[in-house]
Amino acid sequence: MSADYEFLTVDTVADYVRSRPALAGTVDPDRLASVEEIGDGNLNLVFLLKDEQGRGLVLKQALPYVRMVGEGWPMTPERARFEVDSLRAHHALVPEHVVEVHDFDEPRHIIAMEDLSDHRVWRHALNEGLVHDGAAAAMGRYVAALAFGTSLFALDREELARRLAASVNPQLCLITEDLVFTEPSVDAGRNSVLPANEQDAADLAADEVFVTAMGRAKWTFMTHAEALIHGDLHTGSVMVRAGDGTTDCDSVKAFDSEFAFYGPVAFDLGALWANYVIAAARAFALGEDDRAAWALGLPAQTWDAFETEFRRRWPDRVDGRVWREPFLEELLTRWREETWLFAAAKMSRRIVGAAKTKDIETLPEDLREGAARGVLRTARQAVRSAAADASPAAFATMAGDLLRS
Ligand code: SR1
Ligand code: MG
Repeated sequence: MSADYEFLTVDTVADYVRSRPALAGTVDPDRLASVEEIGDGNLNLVFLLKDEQGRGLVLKQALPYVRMVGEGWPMTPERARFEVDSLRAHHALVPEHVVEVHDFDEPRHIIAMEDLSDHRVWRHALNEGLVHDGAAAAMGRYVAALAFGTSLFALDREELARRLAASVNPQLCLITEDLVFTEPSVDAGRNSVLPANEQDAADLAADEVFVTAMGRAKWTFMTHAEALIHGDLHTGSVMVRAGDGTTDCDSVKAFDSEFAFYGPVAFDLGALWANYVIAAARAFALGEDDRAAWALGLPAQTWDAFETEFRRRWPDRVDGRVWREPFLEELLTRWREETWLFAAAKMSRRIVGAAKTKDIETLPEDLREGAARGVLRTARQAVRSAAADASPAAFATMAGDLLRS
Protein backbone atom coordinates (compact mmCIF):
# COMPACT_ATOMS: atom_id res chain seq x y z
CA MET A 1 0.00 0.00 0.00
CA SER A 2 1.35 3.45 -0.80
CA ALA A 3 0.59 6.14 1.76
CA ASP A 4 0.24 9.76 0.68
CA TYR A 5 2.26 10.96 3.65
CA GLU A 6 5.77 10.29 4.85
CA PHE A 7 6.40 8.00 7.80
CA LEU A 8 8.77 9.12 10.53
CA THR A 9 11.96 7.15 11.15
CA VAL A 10 14.62 7.45 13.83
CA ASP A 11 16.71 9.26 11.23
CA THR A 12 14.10 11.89 10.36
CA VAL A 13 12.63 12.88 13.73
CA ALA A 14 15.24 15.59 14.44
CA ASP A 15 14.43 17.38 11.17
CA TYR A 16 10.78 16.91 11.92
CA VAL A 17 11.08 18.64 15.32
CA ARG A 18 13.02 21.49 13.67
CA SER A 19 10.18 21.95 11.18
CA ARG A 20 7.46 22.36 13.85
CA PRO A 21 7.36 25.80 15.54
CA ALA A 22 5.06 24.45 18.26
CA LEU A 23 7.84 22.10 19.38
CA ALA A 24 10.40 24.85 20.04
CA GLY A 25 11.52 24.48 23.65
CA THR A 26 10.44 20.86 24.07
CA VAL A 27 13.65 19.02 23.04
CA ASP A 28 16.71 20.42 21.30
CA PRO A 29 16.80 18.68 17.90
CA ASP A 30 20.48 19.61 17.49
CA ARG A 31 21.44 17.87 20.72
CA LEU A 32 19.48 14.69 20.85
CA ALA A 33 20.95 12.07 23.15
CA SER A 34 18.68 9.25 22.02
CA VAL A 35 15.84 8.42 19.67
CA GLU A 36 13.95 5.15 20.10
CA GLU A 37 10.93 3.65 18.42
CA ILE A 38 8.98 2.43 21.44
CA GLY A 39 5.55 1.56 20.00
CA ASP A 40 4.39 -1.75 21.37
CA GLY A 41 0.68 -1.34 20.71
CA ASN A 42 -1.33 -2.79 17.88
CA LEU A 43 -1.55 0.24 15.67
CA ASN A 44 0.95 3.10 15.58
CA LEU A 45 4.57 4.24 15.33
CA VAL A 46 5.81 5.86 18.55
CA PHE A 47 9.19 7.59 18.99
CA LEU A 48 10.75 8.76 22.23
CA LEU A 49 13.28 11.58 21.84
CA LYS A 50 15.61 12.65 24.63
CA ASP A 51 18.01 15.57 24.42
CA GLU A 52 21.30 16.10 26.22
CA GLN A 53 19.58 18.19 28.89
CA GLY A 54 17.34 15.26 29.73
CA ARG A 55 14.25 16.76 28.17
CA GLY A 56 11.94 14.36 26.35
CA LEU A 57 9.25 14.32 23.69
CA VAL A 58 7.00 11.62 22.26
CA LEU A 59 6.00 11.59 18.59
CA LYS A 60 3.18 9.25 17.67
CA GLN A 61 2.25 8.67 14.05
CA ALA A 62 -0.82 6.83 12.86
CA LEU A 63 -0.12 4.35 10.08
CA PRO A 64 -2.69 3.68 7.35
CA TYR A 65 -2.93 0.07 8.46
CA VAL A 66 -3.02 -2.03 11.62
CA ARG A 67 0.57 -2.39 12.73
CA MET A 68 0.08 -5.76 14.41
CA VAL A 69 -1.08 -7.31 11.11
CA GLY A 70 0.50 -5.13 8.42
CA GLU A 71 -0.75 -3.56 5.23
CA GLY A 72 -3.32 -6.32 4.74
CA TRP A 73 -5.54 -4.66 7.35
CA PRO A 74 -6.01 -1.03 6.25
CA MET A 75 -7.08 1.45 8.90
CA THR A 76 -7.68 5.14 8.59
CA PRO A 77 -4.87 7.33 9.94
CA GLU A 78 -7.54 10.00 10.55
CA ARG A 79 -7.80 8.29 13.92
CA ALA A 80 -5.01 10.59 15.11
CA ARG A 81 -7.46 13.50 15.01
CA PHE A 82 -9.93 11.67 17.22
CA GLU A 83 -7.11 10.96 19.62
CA VAL A 84 -5.93 14.58 19.74
CA ASP A 85 -9.41 16.03 20.08
CA SER A 86 -10.28 13.67 22.90
CA LEU A 87 -6.95 14.08 24.70
CA ARG A 88 -7.40 17.84 24.59
CA ALA A 89 -11.02 17.71 25.76
CA HIS A 90 -10.17 15.26 28.52
CA HIS A 91 -7.03 17.15 29.57
CA ALA A 92 -9.10 20.31 29.95
CA LEU A 93 -11.32 18.47 32.42
CA VAL A 94 -8.82 16.44 34.37
CA PRO A 95 -5.26 17.53 33.49
CA GLU A 96 -3.67 15.44 36.23
CA HIS A 97 -4.86 12.21 34.61
CA VAL A 98 -4.41 12.82 30.87
CA VAL A 99 -1.22 13.06 28.82
CA GLU A 100 -0.57 16.56 27.48
CA VAL A 101 -0.51 17.22 23.71
CA HIS A 102 2.08 19.73 22.44
CA ASP A 103 1.32 19.70 18.73
CA PHE A 104 -0.75 17.99 16.05
CA ASP A 105 0.36 17.65 12.44
CA GLU A 106 -2.87 16.64 10.76
CA PRO A 107 -1.54 16.01 7.21
CA ARG A 108 1.06 13.57 8.55
CA HIS A 109 -1.12 12.25 11.40
CA ILE A 110 1.60 12.95 13.98
CA ILE A 111 0.84 13.86 17.58
CA ALA A 112 3.63 15.36 19.69
CA MET A 113 3.07 14.84 23.36
CA GLU A 114 4.49 14.93 26.82
CA ASP A 115 7.31 12.48 27.59
CA LEU A 116 6.11 10.09 30.28
CA SER A 117 9.19 7.89 30.29
CA ASP A 118 9.48 8.28 34.07
CA HIS A 119 6.16 6.39 34.14
CA ARG A 120 5.44 2.76 33.30
CA VAL A 121 2.70 1.34 31.13
CA TRP A 122 0.41 -0.03 33.82
CA ARG A 123 0.01 -3.40 32.10
CA HIS A 124 3.78 -3.88 32.02
CA ALA A 125 4.04 -2.96 35.70
CA LEU A 126 1.22 -5.34 36.58
CA ASN A 127 2.91 -8.14 34.66
CA GLU A 128 6.10 -7.57 36.64
CA GLY A 129 4.20 -7.95 39.89
CA LEU A 130 4.45 -4.27 40.81
CA VAL A 131 1.84 -2.43 42.85
CA HIS A 132 0.73 1.09 42.00
CA ASP A 133 -1.76 2.01 44.67
CA GLY A 134 -4.16 4.72 43.66
CA ALA A 135 -4.08 4.02 39.92
CA ALA A 136 -7.43 2.24 39.84
CA ALA A 137 -9.11 5.03 41.80
CA ALA A 138 -7.49 7.67 39.59
CA MET A 139 -8.96 6.02 36.52
CA GLY A 140 -12.38 5.96 38.22
CA ARG A 141 -12.14 9.72 38.77
CA TYR A 142 -10.98 10.20 35.19
CA VAL A 143 -13.97 8.31 33.78
CA ALA A 144 -16.31 10.29 36.03
CA ALA A 145 -14.81 13.57 34.82
CA LEU A 146 -15.50 12.57 31.20
CA ALA A 147 -18.91 11.17 32.02
CA PHE A 148 -19.97 14.46 33.51
CA GLY A 149 -17.84 17.07 31.77
CA THR A 150 -18.36 16.03 28.15
CA SER A 151 -22.04 15.20 28.57
CA LEU A 152 -25.39 16.95 28.59
CA PHE A 153 -24.91 17.45 32.32
CA ALA A 154 -22.14 20.00 31.70
CA LEU A 155 -22.62 21.33 28.16
CA ASP A 156 -25.32 23.44 26.62
CA ARG A 157 -27.39 21.73 23.92
CA GLU A 158 -25.71 23.26 20.88
CA GLU A 159 -22.19 22.79 22.18
CA LEU A 160 -23.00 19.16 22.92
CA ALA A 161 -24.30 18.66 19.38
CA ARG A 162 -21.18 20.25 17.90
CA ARG A 163 -18.87 18.06 19.93
CA LEU A 164 -20.85 14.95 19.23
CA ALA A 165 -20.82 15.60 15.47
CA ALA A 166 -17.05 16.19 15.52
CA SER A 167 -16.48 12.93 17.39
CA VAL A 168 -18.31 10.48 15.14
CA ASN A 169 -15.60 7.85 14.67
CA PRO A 170 -17.24 5.03 12.70
CA GLN A 171 -14.14 3.26 11.43
CA LEU A 172 -12.62 2.82 14.85
CA CYS A 173 -16.00 2.01 16.37
CA LEU A 174 -16.47 -0.71 13.75
CA ILE A 175 -13.26 -2.35 14.92
CA THR A 176 -14.63 -2.45 18.46
CA GLU A 177 -18.03 -3.64 17.29
CA ASP A 178 -16.39 -6.51 15.38
CA LEU A 179 -13.52 -7.45 17.67
CA VAL A 180 -15.10 -6.87 21.07
CA PHE A 181 -18.76 -7.73 20.62
CA THR A 182 -19.20 -10.00 17.59
CA GLU A 183 -16.10 -12.03 16.92
CA PRO A 184 -15.52 -13.64 20.32
CA SER A 185 -18.66 -15.71 19.68
CA VAL A 186 -18.87 -15.51 15.85
CA ASP A 187 -15.39 -16.05 14.43
CA ALA A 188 -14.53 -14.05 11.33
CA GLY A 189 -11.28 -15.93 10.80
CA ARG A 190 -9.23 -13.78 13.15
CA ASN A 191 -9.68 -15.74 16.38
CA SER A 192 -7.14 -18.08 17.91
CA VAL A 193 -6.73 -20.06 21.11
CA LEU A 194 -4.44 -22.80 22.35
CA PRO A 195 -5.58 -26.28 21.23
CA ALA A 196 -6.36 -26.98 24.89
CA ASN A 197 -8.78 -24.01 24.94
CA GLU A 198 -10.66 -24.88 21.75
CA GLN A 199 -13.51 -26.44 23.71
CA ASP A 200 -13.71 -23.33 25.92
CA ALA A 201 -14.01 -21.11 22.84
CA ALA A 202 -16.65 -23.43 21.39
CA ASP A 203 -18.58 -23.36 24.68
CA LEU A 204 -18.51 -19.55 24.60
CA ALA A 205 -19.80 -19.44 21.02
CA ALA A 206 -22.58 -21.91 21.87
CA ASP A 207 -23.67 -20.00 24.97
CA GLU A 208 -26.93 -18.33 23.88
CA VAL A 209 -27.18 -16.30 27.08
CA PHE A 210 -23.71 -14.89 26.46
CA VAL A 211 -24.31 -14.20 22.77
CA THR A 212 -27.61 -12.46 23.52
CA ALA A 213 -25.86 -10.35 26.14
CA MET A 214 -23.19 -9.42 23.58
CA GLY A 215 -25.98 -8.33 21.24
CA ARG A 216 -27.29 -6.08 24.02
CA ALA A 217 -23.80 -4.76 24.75
CA LYS A 218 -23.13 -4.00 21.08
CA TRP A 219 -26.49 -2.27 20.71
CA THR A 220 -25.78 -0.17 23.79
CA PHE A 221 -22.31 0.69 22.47
CA MET A 222 -23.72 1.78 19.12
CA THR A 223 -26.71 3.76 20.37
CA HIS A 224 -25.89 5.38 23.72
CA ALA A 225 -24.04 8.61 23.00
CA GLU A 226 -23.62 9.54 26.64
CA ALA A 227 -20.19 11.15 26.81
CA LEU A 228 -16.87 11.46 24.96
CA ILE A 229 -15.39 8.24 26.30
CA HIS A 230 -11.80 7.03 25.96
CA GLY A 231 -12.98 4.01 24.00
CA ASP A 232 -10.05 1.64 24.68
CA LEU A 233 -9.27 2.06 28.37
CA HIS A 234 -7.33 -1.12 29.13
CA THR A 235 -4.30 -1.19 31.41
CA GLY A 236 -2.03 -0.65 28.39
CA SER A 237 -3.65 2.77 27.91
CA VAL A 238 -2.61 4.01 31.36
CA MET A 239 0.81 5.25 32.52
CA VAL A 240 1.66 5.01 36.21
CA ARG A 241 4.46 6.35 38.37
CA ALA A 242 5.09 5.47 42.00
CA GLY A 243 6.59 7.94 44.42
CA ASP A 244 10.19 7.28 45.49
CA GLY A 245 10.42 4.13 47.58
CA THR A 246 6.68 3.60 47.82
CA THR A 247 3.93 1.70 46.06
CA ASP A 248 1.70 4.80 46.07
CA CYS A 249 1.15 6.36 42.68
CA ASP A 250 2.13 9.98 42.45
CA SER A 251 1.04 10.21 38.82
CA VAL A 252 -1.49 8.32 36.70
CA LYS A 253 -2.25 9.33 33.12
CA ALA A 254 -4.51 7.95 30.43
CA PHE A 255 -3.31 8.09 26.82
CA ASP A 256 -3.99 6.45 23.45
CA SER A 257 -7.64 7.48 23.05
CA GLU A 258 -7.92 7.07 19.26
CA PHE A 259 -11.09 5.01 19.77
CA ALA A 260 -12.79 7.97 21.50
CA PHE A 261 -16.37 8.75 20.50
CA TYR A 262 -19.66 9.66 22.16
CA GLY A 263 -20.51 6.32 23.67
CA PRO A 264 -21.60 4.58 26.86
CA VAL A 265 -19.72 5.59 29.99
CA ALA A 266 -19.71 2.03 31.33
CA PHE A 267 -17.66 0.87 28.35
CA ASP A 268 -14.56 2.51 29.82
CA LEU A 269 -15.29 1.12 33.28
CA GLY A 270 -15.89 -2.38 31.89
CA ALA A 271 -12.59 -2.25 29.99
CA LEU A 272 -10.76 -1.54 33.24
CA TRP A 273 -12.59 -4.27 35.17
CA ALA A 274 -11.87 -6.83 32.44
CA ASN A 275 -8.18 -6.07 32.49
CA TYR A 276 -8.05 -6.31 36.27
CA VAL A 277 -9.54 -9.80 35.98
CA ILE A 278 -6.93 -10.67 33.36
CA ALA A 279 -4.19 -9.44 35.72
CA ALA A 280 -5.70 -11.60 38.47
CA ALA A 281 -5.84 -14.62 36.13
CA ARG A 282 -2.13 -14.23 35.48
CA ALA A 283 -1.39 -14.01 39.19
CA PHE A 284 -3.48 -17.10 40.02
CA ALA A 285 -1.77 -19.01 37.19
CA LEU A 286 1.62 -18.14 38.70
CA GLY A 287 0.47 -19.29 42.13
CA GLU A 288 0.42 -15.72 43.46
CA ASP A 289 -2.93 -15.84 45.23
CA ASP A 290 -2.36 -12.76 47.38
CA ARG A 291 -1.53 -10.72 44.32
CA ALA A 292 -4.62 -12.05 42.55
CA ALA A 293 -6.74 -10.99 45.52
CA TRP A 294 -5.14 -7.54 45.32
CA ALA A 295 -5.95 -7.31 41.60
CA LEU A 296 -9.54 -8.30 42.31
CA GLY A 297 -9.78 -5.37 44.72
CA LEU A 298 -9.20 -2.96 41.83
CA PRO A 299 -12.74 -3.04 40.34
CA ALA A 300 -14.14 -1.68 43.62
CA GLN A 301 -11.44 1.00 43.78
CA THR A 302 -12.28 2.19 40.27
CA TRP A 303 -16.03 2.02 40.75
CA ASP A 304 -16.05 3.71 44.16
CA ALA A 305 -13.87 6.57 42.93
CA PHE A 306 -16.01 6.90 39.81
CA GLU A 307 -19.22 7.06 41.82
CA THR A 308 -17.82 9.47 44.40
CA GLU A 309 -16.50 11.82 41.72
CA PHE A 310 -19.66 11.71 39.65
CA ARG A 311 -21.77 12.46 42.74
CA ARG A 312 -19.41 15.32 43.61
CA ARG A 313 -19.95 16.88 40.18
CA TRP A 314 -23.70 16.24 40.04
CA PRO A 315 -24.77 19.49 41.83
CA ASP A 316 -23.07 21.44 38.99
CA ARG A 317 -25.29 20.02 36.26
CA VAL A 318 -26.60 22.67 33.89
CA ASP A 319 -30.22 21.57 34.19
CA GLY A 320 -31.72 20.01 37.30
CA ARG A 321 -35.36 20.34 36.35
CA VAL A 322 -36.02 16.67 35.65
CA TRP A 323 -32.54 15.28 36.28
CA ARG A 324 -33.12 15.11 40.00
CA GLU A 325 -31.63 12.91 42.69
CA PRO A 326 -33.69 9.78 41.89
CA PHE A 327 -32.43 9.93 38.31
CA LEU A 328 -28.84 10.07 39.56
CA GLU A 329 -29.48 6.85 41.49
CA GLU A 330 -31.01 5.23 38.39
CA LEU A 331 -28.08 6.28 36.28
CA LEU A 332 -25.48 4.90 38.68
CA THR A 333 -27.38 1.63 39.01
CA ARG A 334 -27.59 1.30 35.25
CA TRP A 335 -23.91 2.10 34.72
CA ARG A 336 -22.87 -0.42 37.38
CA GLU A 337 -24.80 -3.20 35.67
CA GLU A 338 -23.54 -2.21 32.23
CA THR A 339 -19.97 -2.31 33.55
CA TRP A 340 -20.38 -6.06 34.13
CA LEU A 341 -21.71 -6.49 30.60
CA PHE A 342 -18.88 -4.57 28.96
CA ALA A 343 -16.32 -6.28 31.17
CA ALA A 344 -17.64 -9.63 29.92
CA ALA A 345 -17.20 -8.55 26.31
CA LYS A 346 -13.70 -7.26 26.96
CA MET A 347 -12.62 -10.39 28.81
CA SER A 348 -13.79 -12.71 26.06
CA ARG A 349 -12.21 -10.69 23.23
CA ARG A 350 -8.79 -10.69 24.90
CA ILE A 351 -8.75 -14.49 25.15
CA VAL A 352 -10.41 -15.57 21.90
CA GLY A 353 -10.06 -12.61 19.58
CA ALA A 354 -7.34 -11.12 17.42
CA ALA A 355 -5.85 -8.68 19.97
CA LYS A 356 -4.61 -10.50 23.05
CA THR A 357 -2.80 -9.36 26.20
CA LYS A 358 0.75 -9.90 27.36
CA ASP A 359 -0.63 -10.80 30.79
CA ILE A 360 -1.86 -14.11 29.42
CA GLU A 361 0.29 -14.55 26.33
CA THR A 362 3.59 -14.41 28.22
CA LEU A 363 2.55 -17.18 30.61
CA PRO A 364 4.08 -20.59 29.93
CA GLU A 365 1.69 -22.59 27.74
CA ASP A 366 0.72 -25.04 30.48
CA LEU A 367 -0.35 -22.12 32.71
CA ARG A 368 -1.95 -20.12 29.92
CA GLU A 369 -4.56 -22.77 29.27
CA GLY A 370 -6.10 -22.56 32.76
CA ALA A 371 -5.83 -18.77 32.92
CA ALA A 372 -7.61 -18.40 29.58
CA ARG A 373 -10.32 -20.83 30.63
CA GLY A 374 -10.88 -18.96 33.90
CA VAL A 375 -11.25 -15.62 32.10
CA LEU A 376 -13.75 -17.07 29.61
CA ARG A 377 -15.79 -18.63 32.41
CA THR A 378 -15.78 -15.32 34.25
CA ALA A 379 -17.04 -13.57 31.11
CA ARG A 380 -19.88 -16.06 30.69
CA GLN A 381 -20.90 -15.87 34.34
CA ALA A 382 -20.72 -12.06 34.45
CA VAL A 383 -23.59 -11.68 32.00
CA ARG A 384 -25.69 -13.92 34.25
CA SER A 385 -24.83 -12.59 37.69
CA ALA A 386 -25.05 -8.80 37.38
CA ALA A 387 -28.83 -8.73 37.74
CA ALA A 388 -28.70 -10.32 41.22
CA ASP A 389 -25.95 -8.17 42.71
CA ALA A 390 -24.04 -5.71 40.55
CA SER A 391 -21.64 -4.57 43.25
CA PRO A 392 -17.93 -4.61 42.45
CA ALA A 393 -17.45 -6.84 45.49
CA ALA A 394 -19.79 -9.44 43.98
CA PHE A 395 -17.89 -9.13 40.70
CA ALA A 396 -14.60 -9.80 42.47
CA THR A 397 -15.99 -12.78 44.38
CA MET A 398 -17.42 -14.29 41.20
CA ALA A 399 -14.16 -13.78 39.30
CA GLY A 400 -12.05 -15.12 42.17
CA ASP A 401 -14.13 -18.30 42.42
CA LEU A 402 -13.97 -18.98 38.68
CA LEU A 403 -10.30 -18.11 38.21
CA ARG A 404 -9.26 -20.33 41.12
CA SER A 405 -11.25 -23.39 40.09
C1 SR1 B 1 -7.06 -3.87 15.07
S1 SR1 B 1 -6.84 -3.02 16.50
C2 SR1 B 1 -6.92 -4.19 17.77
C3 SR1 B 1 -7.16 -3.62 19.07
O1 SR1 B 1 -6.11 -2.78 19.47
C4 SR1 B 1 -6.62 -1.67 20.17
O2 SR1 B 1 -5.95 -1.50 21.35
C5 SR1 B 1 -8.10 -1.91 20.35
O3 SR1 B 1 -8.40 -2.55 21.57
C6 SR1 B 1 -8.40 -2.76 19.19
O4 SR1 B 1 -9.58 -3.51 19.34
MG1 MG C 1 -4.27 1.43 21.92
